[in-house]
Amino acid sequence: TVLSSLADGVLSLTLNRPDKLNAFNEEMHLELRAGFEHAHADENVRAVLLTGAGRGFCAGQDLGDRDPNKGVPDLGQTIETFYNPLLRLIRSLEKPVICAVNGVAAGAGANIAFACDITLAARTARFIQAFAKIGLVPDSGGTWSLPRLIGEARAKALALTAEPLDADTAAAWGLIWRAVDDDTLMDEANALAKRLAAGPTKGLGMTKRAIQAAATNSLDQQLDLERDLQREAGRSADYAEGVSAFLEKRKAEFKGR
Ligand code: LHQ
Repeated sequence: TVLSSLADGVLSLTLNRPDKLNAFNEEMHLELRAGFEHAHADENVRAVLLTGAGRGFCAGQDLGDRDPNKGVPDLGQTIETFYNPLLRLIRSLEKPVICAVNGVAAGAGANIAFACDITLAARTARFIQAFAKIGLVPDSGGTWSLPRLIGEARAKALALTAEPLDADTAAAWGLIWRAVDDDTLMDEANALAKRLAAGPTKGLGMTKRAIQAAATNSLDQQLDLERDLQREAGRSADYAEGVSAFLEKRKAEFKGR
């Protein structure tokens, strides 16, 4: 249910239940989690590219698994067991995670896209906070990421109405990095992932960590963090290579160390 391949330092993870618009069942959760765990553990992985097979990116939870006639469910358990660990794996991975939203992203599918580091979307893709349509609350970090990325007014309107948001507006609002033509999405996303995978992975990873830490740090804490991370970055082989390459007027060859 998740296609996985590693090339040029990019671990590509493709959600692959296209006839269900890549809605999450347990198997897909476990395979996607295994993909991100692989990304954490393997130093040959220097960037992750997440996308979906077929005409959708991800329609959130598979509601076919959720027949209300089978008794009162404990959705908190589902969140704790599946969605929250996935979100933590994406955010804590000290490598760039690129997301290519190839089609509709609904419910948890939208919020997973917003949790990635750089999200591109096909111009015809739509983002839907579908939770309100079925009496639920945005999850997968949506109540955290939406107000941070677009402010409370827009966050509340999207979440309370479940109206679809087109990719151009999502980009204009700052929910995603860019909307691109449908037929160029995968080329652009692959090129970006490959470029980042050839970058100074340690420095990029610490950059990600620092920007995320700003959500809860004071300026003083953040200045201290920048000092500590810069000290560490300054000891990396890629920093030495980057400066040497600059002085020698050649292209840097980063090793990710
Ligand atoms: C689906 C789904 C789907 C199953 C399309 N499930 N089959 C966490 C914890 C625990 C429980 C609950 O949830 C969560 C987090 C969540 O993510 S809650 C939000 C769950 N997702 C939704 O409510 C979205 C439901 N889907 C839709 O509203 C539409 O399918 C969208 C707007 C995504 C796409 O619409 P269309 O482009 O018109 O496609 P479609 O509706 O015709 O879907 C195509 C097929 O995919 C269809 O199957 P069929 O056999 O009729 O061809 C759908 O039934 C199936 N599908 N989403 N979530």
